[in-house]
This record gives sequence, C-alpha cells and structure tokens, in this order.
Amino acid sequence: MSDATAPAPVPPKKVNRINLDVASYRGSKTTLCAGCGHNAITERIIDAFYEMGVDPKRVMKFSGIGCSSKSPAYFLNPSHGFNSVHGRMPSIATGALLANASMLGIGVSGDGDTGAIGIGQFVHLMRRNLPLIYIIEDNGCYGLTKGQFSPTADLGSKAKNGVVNDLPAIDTCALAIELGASFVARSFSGDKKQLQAILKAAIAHRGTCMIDVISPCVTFNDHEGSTKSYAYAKDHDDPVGDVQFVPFFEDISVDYEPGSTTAVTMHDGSHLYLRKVAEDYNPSDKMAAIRLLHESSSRGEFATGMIYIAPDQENFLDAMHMVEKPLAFLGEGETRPPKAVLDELMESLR
Ligand SMILES: Cc1ncc(C[n+]2csc(CCOP(=O)(O)OP(=O)(O)O)c2C)c(N)n1
Ligand code: SF4
Ligand SMILES: [Mg+2]
Repeated sequence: MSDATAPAPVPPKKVNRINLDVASYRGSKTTLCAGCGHNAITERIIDAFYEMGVDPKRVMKFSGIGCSSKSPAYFLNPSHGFNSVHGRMPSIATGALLANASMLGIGVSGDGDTGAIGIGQFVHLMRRNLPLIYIIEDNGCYGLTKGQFSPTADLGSKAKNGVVNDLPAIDTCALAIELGASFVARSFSGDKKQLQAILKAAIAHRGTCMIDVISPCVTFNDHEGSTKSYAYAKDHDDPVGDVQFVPFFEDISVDYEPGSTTAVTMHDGSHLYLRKVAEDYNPSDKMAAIRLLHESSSRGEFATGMIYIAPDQENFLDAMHMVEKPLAFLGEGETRPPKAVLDELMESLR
C-alpha cells in the first residue's frame, strides 16, 4: 500500500554540462522599467552562458553608465564585475583582460555610452580586436537621463515631445567592421532565437564581438515616429539569414545546402551555420557587409543577423604575446630578465 502522507519526490534539477542550474547564471532583480528591451537581452545572456556551460567565475563583466550599463548586475551573480565611468568601459576591459587573459570578458554599453561620450574609446577597442563580447543595448536615446536623442537615433525620427532629430545616425556595425572587429552582428531584443544563437557564437569567438541589439525604451522612445520602437523594429527587421550555432560539445548534424549556407568553424571547434537570404552574401567579405548595411538602412530597414565574421583574425592578446597565466601570479623569475640579459642591454646603450 502506498503512503498517502509521503512527500512527492522532488524532480532532479536540470543542469548544464558543468553541473550548474540556470539559477547560477542569474543576477539581482532588475530595477529597469517593465518591458524595457534591456531586460530581454539580460535573459538571453543568462540562457546563452548557461547553455554554453561557461563557469560564471571565469567571467568578467564590464559596463559604463546608463540603464543599459546597469544590466550586468542582473546576470551572472558569481562573476566579477566593474561598473565604470560613462563611456570608459573599453579601457577598463582592456586592462583587466591584459592582466588576466584566461578570463572571458563581456561588456554591456548603451548607444549613448558608446556613440557619444565613449566613441573614442570604442574606436580603439574595435581596431585592437580585444577578445571581448561588446553589446550595445541600442534604444536610440539616453534612457537614464530621460530620453534625449543619442547618436544612433535616425535622421527624421521623432522624440516623445515631438522634436525631430536633424542629425544622421552613426551605424555602429559599419564602424566596427571598418575599424577591425572580427565578429559583428545586429539583432533585436524581441528576437529570442536569433539573439541567443549570436550570443552563443560570440562566447565561442576569440576577438571583439560587437553586437548591436535594438532594444526599445518603453518609457521614452516607444511612440509613433520613433525608429527604435517595438512596432518599428518588428516591421523593419531585415534578416540577413538564419543563424544556427552548434557548440563543440554537441554532436548535432545540421542539414544544409552548401550553396546557400556558409559554415564557419569557430576558435573552439564550434560551428556556425549562416543560411543566406541574399544568394550572393558572404559574411567574411567586409565590403559586402558594409554595402548590405547601407542598402538596408537606405530602405528604412535594419539588417539583422551575422553581418561580418573573421574567425581567424589575430586578437590583441595574441598580438601582445600575453601569457594565459594571470600576471598577478607570475613569479619574479618569469617577469624579471636574468642579469646577463640586463647587462647586455646596458652594454648596448653605452
Ligand atoms: C561624464 C558623464 N556625463 C554625462 C552623464 C549623464 N548620463 C548618464 S547616462 C547618460 C546616457 C545614457 O544613454 P545610453 O548609454 O544610451 O544608455 P540607456 O540609458 O539609454 O540604456 C548620460 C548622458 C554621466 N553620468 N557622466
Ligand atoms: S528609461 Fe527606458 S532604457 Fe531606462 S529602464 Fe526605462 S525603458 Fe529601459
Ligand atoms: Mg540608450
């Protein structure tokens, strides 16, 4: 006879390949507005790191200032975090990753934090190809300071108070490609499948992953006349093609037609399959990528998906011959040249 008073068995927790449940990848409760696109991006980051089985303690999170820059507090609680000064996240991330090249870096910025006060830092980050996932949560406005136009606001788009933007937008993807980033993508916070695949591929890449995510600000920039509202984004999303990511630890065979799909082997042995919408689109061709961005925006649309990828481009840490061991753990014997070498150097300066 069964005991009716016995408690029901607790189902086993679902865990990833390093035995962590998804709760280990969450952060504090969000303080952003309900419905803010930034919250949806946070959810995708949590899922991507969980599904890739990344140890959160191996991750360093960086940000500047803005609603978007508050986001790292809402994911990966066990990770290391640095909420820096407005627009200055790239130099903090560069220093931290140089000091410890064994860590995985993720930075979250805003379109204001990147495109206005931080544009100088952004430019140099892109040309260095530092291994960092750099996400712009792009709402076309300064959400934290009540919705002024940012440099990614489109020419002719309308603010909530009716003011029309009379300056052309900076296309952060075109700029990143031109400057040397080796992984450039654009997505929409409402496109769960596409954003998730892009983030997982970014975790597998060793180089700068610049991901611009259209992320509507429901409080200041979600009205008619805005080109960064939910309604506009849904109607004007122009996907370059399907993005499918197969991590190195999963043995999934993907059915694809070689002519219409580009297969990219990533640094860690993962695979990225990009099914093209435009027959002749080649995501490793810089000129084609920039042309695609221009053509899409001239139609009033925004191209999404994997815009450009160069999986084998040398990254900044390799170019600087950085060692995997954190600098703080190197002993004197590893950092100080032997006396004979110093003597020889001094002799050469005589
Ligand atoms: C040096 C400095 N200048 C200006 C500000 C004021 N400020 C705070 S956040 C912000 C812009 C934020 O916009 P964005 O980066 O797009 O983030 P969002 O809030 O839209 O997510 C500005 C101008 C500041 N905090 N520090
Ligand atoms: S003000 Fe805008 S950007 Fe900031 S949290 Fe609210 S909806 Fe998001
Ligand atoms: Mg913004």
